[in-house]
Order: sequence, then C-alpha cells, then structure tokens
Amino acid sequence: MRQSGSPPARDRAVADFAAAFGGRPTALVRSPARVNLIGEHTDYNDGLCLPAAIDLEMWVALRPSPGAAGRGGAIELVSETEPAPARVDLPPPGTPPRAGTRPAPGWAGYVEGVAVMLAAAHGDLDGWQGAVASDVPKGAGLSSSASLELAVAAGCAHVTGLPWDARSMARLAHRAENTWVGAATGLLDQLACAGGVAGHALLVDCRDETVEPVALPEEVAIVVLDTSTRRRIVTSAYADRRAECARAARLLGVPALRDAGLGLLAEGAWRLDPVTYARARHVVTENRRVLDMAAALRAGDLAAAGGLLTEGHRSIRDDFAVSSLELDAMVEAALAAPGCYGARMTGGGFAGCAMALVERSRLDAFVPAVREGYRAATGRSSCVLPCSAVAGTAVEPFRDLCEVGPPGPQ
Ligand code: GAF
Repeated sequence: MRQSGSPPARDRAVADFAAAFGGRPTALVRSPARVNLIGEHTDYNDGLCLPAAIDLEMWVALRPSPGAAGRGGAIELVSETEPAPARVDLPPPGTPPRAGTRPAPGWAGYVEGVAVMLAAAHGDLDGWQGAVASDVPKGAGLSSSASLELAVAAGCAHVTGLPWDARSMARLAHRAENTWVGAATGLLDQLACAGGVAGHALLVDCRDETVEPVALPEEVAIVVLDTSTRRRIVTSAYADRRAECARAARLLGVPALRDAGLGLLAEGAWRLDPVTYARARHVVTENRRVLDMAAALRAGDLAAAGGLLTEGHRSIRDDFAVSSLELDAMVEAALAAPGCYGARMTGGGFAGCAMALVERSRLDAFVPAVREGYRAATGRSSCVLPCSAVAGTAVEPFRDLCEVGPPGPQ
C-alpha cells in the first residue's frame, strides 16, 4: 500500500528482488489497480461497466530462473505484503498442466492458477523469479487480485516469449480466478487492469467483451476514497447477489438481466419477490447509467456525470444492498466537500473504497474536507488518493541507473 515517505513500489520491488534472489532483475512488470466509475455488479449479468486502470500499481521485478535452460523449473515469487513466498513448480517440458490438483492457499493460488491456465493455452512455460511490491490495497474493491493475476501473466509471457494480447490475457486471468481460485467474479476487473488506456475510462460490454476508451475531461480528477475497512470477496455475499440476479433473469424470461429493460421489469414485476425485484432494478438502471455516463464524459458535462454517480450509489445501497455504513459515510463526506461532482462506492462492495469525480483545481480543499467529514461521522481515519487513468499491465526492461557510468570528459 502506498505510504507517504516510502520509496515508490517500483524501487521497493527492485530492492526486495536483490534481497531475496541476489543481483538485479532483468525486467519490470507494472500492473495497475482499477476503479469502476459506474456499472457495478453488471458484469456477470452480461451488462456494461465503465472502469479505468489507475496509477495505484503493483510492480514485479523479475529475472528468468538461473540456469533454466529451456522449459520447466519454477516460478518463485516473494511479496512485501505476504508472509510466505509463492512457488509454482512447472511440469517438465511436454507434460500436461496440472489441472485437477488442489490450488495452493492464499496468494500462491492466484499465481498457480495463472500458470496453469497459461500452460493449458500456450504450452510449456519457463521458470522465473520475482519480487512483488504493491500500492494496491487488498480487499479494498480496487482489484488487487486481478492486478496480481495480470502481473503474473505478463511475467510468464515475457520470460517464455508468449504474445501479449490484453483481452485474451484478461480472459485467461479471469478463468484462473473462477476455476482455480474458486472466486465466481465477473470479467470487469481483469479487462480493466489489462486494457487500461492513459487518460481514459473504458466502456466495457461484458457480453461481447469489447472495450471502448472514453476520454476523461482534463479538469476532472478521479479520487479514490479508502474507508480503511476490508472484506474478502470469496466469503462475502457476492455469490448471493449473483444467484439473485440469475433468478430475476429466469423469472423475467430473459437470458441475462442485460436483456431486461424497465418496461419488461414493470410487466414482470408480479413474478418477482420484492428483494429480487430490487436487485433486478439496480442492474437494469445501472446499465442505462453506464451509457449516460459515457455520453456525459464525452460531452464534458461533469454535473451530469456527477449526478449519475450519486444516483448509482443510491441504487447500489438501497436496491442491491452491498454498501456499508462506512461507504455511505464516505460518499456523504465527499458530496459535502468542495469541488465534488458526485461520489459512489466502487467495486464489489461491503467494505473498501468509494470514488468521487472532483474539480481538479479544488483538490486542495476537497482532500482535507472529506477526511474530516469521514472522521466526524465514523471516528475512523481514511486515505484520500487523487488518481490518474493509466495504461494497462505492461513489461519494461530494467535499466539499472546506478550502473550507468559517469559522463565522459567535457
Ligand atoms: C468485484 C468483481 F470481481 C467484479 O467482477 C465485479 O462484479 C465487481 O465486484 C462489481 O461490479 O470487483
């Protein structure tokens, strides 16, 4: 997690690499978190979302395993946020991936899942060593899992020489999370982390998996508002919400809630109990808000964009019931602070982060006001982080500036 005064995650990864494996890495992976502007709990309903990859990032300093001539070996990772390293022994070249074996517990399961899916799709992998340092808080609704999955995929692809295509890697990472780790999430997070475009939000259609960049007006800042509460998605009520949405679609006679409009919902209301109706209404109205938000951003209509955020928060709080007292308090604190166009919780919900769109020129006044407002309401401290929309997961060569010689004679 980004701590004021600590070195950047990139530098921490390089230092941790030297401490764990000795010497220098040969490459660095940068893998962003995502914030979802609007389109919450729509992805597993074949719907629409509008996330952005943000500059809260995970960095991995890496090097191919020493003496790993050819394929096989192991992926060995250490992380500043994990007590134990992750080690994935790769099957000897030519043997099938280890599908069917039990996933390793904790973060190693994500690393293993990505390696298993990559090997199934592309064949034998080369071993590598890596040190992970991250500014992405875990369990805060900012996709720390997807950021890690994509970082591991990028490391494997780099070392083994596999082609990198953001959409197929997002799908593969999603498969690892669903089928290996056992978290039945949608595709939003992986598409956002892999497909980020600097300065843009991403209009994602989760049915056909298309991603269309939408430019963010320069005068607006995305601000992440961390309530300092945490949840684990696997143990949360996420699965219940998925089941309620599937039930609503079945009772309305549509393949997915994506296919229901307000008209159909009104006609079919008598078939749904009040809770199922409310869940469906959130998804149906949220898909509309995504399109309206994309249009508002394109038109530079920030008042309209802010209004949609605030309306989206009410819908996810009252109809979908995945907010929390702290998330509601944070949204209220943001709305009362200077320069705020609108605010809502972001991600899976139950705890974690909200986000706001804020007039960039008023950030200096917004940040302390929201901190104070949140503390007054909850007694808790918070983290208020103005962010930029950045490019998706990528690998860069490691250039050791310390080894660059002094300038030659003048
Ligand atoms: C979590 C999930 F991982 C996503 O797939 C999505 O459903 C989101 O919650 C809610 O929009 O981040």
